[in-house]
Amino acid sequence: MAPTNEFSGLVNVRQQLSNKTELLNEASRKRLWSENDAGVRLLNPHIQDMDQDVLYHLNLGTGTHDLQQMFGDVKFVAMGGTPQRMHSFAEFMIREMGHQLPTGTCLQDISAKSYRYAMYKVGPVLSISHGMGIPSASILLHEIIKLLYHAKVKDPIIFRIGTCGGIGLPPGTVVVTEEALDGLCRPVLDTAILGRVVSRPAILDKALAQSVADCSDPEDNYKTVLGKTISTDDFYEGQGRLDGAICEYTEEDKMNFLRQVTEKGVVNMEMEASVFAALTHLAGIKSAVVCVTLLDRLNGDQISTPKSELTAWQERPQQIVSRYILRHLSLAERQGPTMGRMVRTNSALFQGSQSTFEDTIEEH
Ligand code: R2B
Ligand code: URA
Repeated sequence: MAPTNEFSGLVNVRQQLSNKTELLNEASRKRLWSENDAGVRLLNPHIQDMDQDVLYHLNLGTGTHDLQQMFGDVKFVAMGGTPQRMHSFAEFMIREMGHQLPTGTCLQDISAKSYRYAMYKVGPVLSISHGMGIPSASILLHEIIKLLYHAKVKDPIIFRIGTCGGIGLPPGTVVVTEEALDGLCRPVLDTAILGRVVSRPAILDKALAQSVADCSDPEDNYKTVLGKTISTDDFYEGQGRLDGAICEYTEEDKMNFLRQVTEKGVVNMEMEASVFAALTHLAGIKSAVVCVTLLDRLNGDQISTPKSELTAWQERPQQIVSRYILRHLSLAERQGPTMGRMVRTNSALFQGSQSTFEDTIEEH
């Protein structure tokens, strides 16, 4: 099925439905999707008929938690591969926003008892790990989009802050994705659903990507660039590496491929941008992908830079995204309203969850 046709088909159906106010009312629309007041949409008519929605991999649910009270003030969601990185982003945002956690509380992994993803909340910012690859990121995106929907979050923005392999860029460069491509260089996400492949357009908000890239500073000791990103299903053969356990092509084949994609404007490869683009687009949520290059693939495949330097580089996408967030939050939003609310209700908020303020946090 052609991706644009599939999506524009839905748009057309929606248009027709909204034109026929009497007959094709709520009941008909329910079959296609549900949309919260704020515009986060679930392209799933079944959810509203369910007694409760269990967000299994987050250890949250509509039957056990007041999601609107817990997450209704969220404005930004940052996602990245590892729990450690997302814990450090949450701590970074506490410092950058001048945010004060309620007395007697500390940063807690809200989803700790899921043993899958880690999630931290700092006022209007959620910081969540998504694991490696499209399947892991896809599960998280489904549950986070539903969380934002149930919480009636208004116009959220989702960021991926990650790592990648650069092509023709000095290692340590930050890339803001202007277009996400699959391993065949197509701007789509293919998913096998009910025995057939459904192709969905992988669309990122170009204006948002530009605004994020504009958050670079001439004083930064690294460059931030806009470019196309290939998302692959594998780190080794999928990205044309010569150092996997299996490799049935030559170095010349690899270099030809890298040169060809460079000519199409591709500047980096990673493993999740396409699913971010496709799923957030279907949900009506703006998203941006910001990754630091760990190596230049034109010069090799192994990541041999010392860990301390890699860790420092990984803070760069965090800096860029935090600048964007700070530019779009008022002082009160950075420091204030959540605090009062959490103090009043903190025990009730988490009573259905096994992750509580009293849990001790594991050292990373
Ligand atoms: C970047 O780094 C990971 C592979 O090492 C993967 O999650 C990605 O996109
Ligand atoms: N992540 C990737 O997916 N590829 C790289 O080369 C480096 C990090």
